[in-house]
Amino acid sequence: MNLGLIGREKAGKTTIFNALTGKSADVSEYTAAKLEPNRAVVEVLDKRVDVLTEQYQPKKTIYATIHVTDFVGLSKGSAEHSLFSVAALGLIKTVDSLALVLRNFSNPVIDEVYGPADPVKELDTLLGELVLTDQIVVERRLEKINEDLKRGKKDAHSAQEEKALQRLLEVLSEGGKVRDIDLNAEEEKTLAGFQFLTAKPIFAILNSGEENYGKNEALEKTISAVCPVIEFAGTFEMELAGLKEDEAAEFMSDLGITESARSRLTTFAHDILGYISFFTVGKDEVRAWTIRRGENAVDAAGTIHSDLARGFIRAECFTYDDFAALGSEKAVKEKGLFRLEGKDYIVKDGDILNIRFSV
Ligand SMILES: Nc1nc2c(ncn2[C@@H]2O[C@H](COP(=O)(O)OP(=O)(O)O)[C@@H](O)[C@H]2O)c(=O)[nH]1
Ligand SMILES: [Mg+2]
Repeated sequence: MNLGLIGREKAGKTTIFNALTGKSADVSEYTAAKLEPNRAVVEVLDKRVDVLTEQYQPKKTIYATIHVTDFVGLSKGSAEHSLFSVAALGLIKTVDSLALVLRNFSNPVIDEVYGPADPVKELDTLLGELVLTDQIVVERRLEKINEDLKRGKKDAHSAQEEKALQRLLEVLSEGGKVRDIDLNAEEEKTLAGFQFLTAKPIFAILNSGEENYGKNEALEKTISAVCPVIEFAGTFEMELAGLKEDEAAEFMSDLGITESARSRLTTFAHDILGYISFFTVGKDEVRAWTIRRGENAVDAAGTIHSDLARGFIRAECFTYDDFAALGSEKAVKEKGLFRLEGKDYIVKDGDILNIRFSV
């Protein structure tokens, strides 16, 4: 999973980034946005991987990972024009989900420059910018198709592309997202190359202050009518990320936080964005992998290695829950809970797979 943090300047993107990754990228009321984004890879904490490691005693254990990118902010004056520079846009296209960081804390210096926190308005601005960015891409492409038409260049593909783009334009110009449009397989294929921003899953991170964290039910309700939302106390949780686990736990309970920001975000992202984990186990390696809910055994095989997808024969499969309940792979087999699944098998969260293949 590859997650991009975007938002207004000083919304707390870098703070959230630090809270999630335990890094210490520069945050301040004053520093100007850098051009280069901060990037980090974080492991998805998963107790199941620990239990499997205990049992198989592998040479190595590999957790699933989330790549987090903290993008340059939207500057104050540019809200009405375009949020993203060409360079930033190129980078944002490479992530597969967008987290919109919304400021919900007050700070005298920031309030002075940007006004008091207004997360709902910020969300509206950000979404508007994403939609507008896609709309511009569509309009430019349509113009190009039209020019080609005038020059006598016309083929079945461009006619079809034009039709699909017109459909997008209709929705985008009403403020809708590409993701909300039911595209048929052919349209999907025609449009895949554009990497529209609003085709990506989008959710909001409400970045609250220590003083109002946990007291924003109404606000969260308003936001969740637009997109899923998760609340963090950015600065507080950034500081926690630098503490030892037991020390952190004590401070967390003061604010009523039961899990680390990283752990909450990964659970949330898995649920909301529709990711699941499956495992591969053995003497060499115990490993967690991430795929989308609804993907089949061949997709899972391809996540491990393209050869495994190409030469896929069958997947040997049992579930983590059966394993945990019975205590060993052998016991799972004896109970007849060890299965052979074919290409179309929809992989479930917690499946332990061994792909049989031949290339
Ligand atoms: N009180 C408070 N201040 C915050 C919070 N999150 C960020 N800030 C402050 O806001 C300023 C900008 O934060 P930063 O993460 O650099 O914002 P970015 O421009 O979106 O990356 C810094 O001075 C932070 O200390 C928060 O949750 N509470
Ligand atoms: Mg920043």
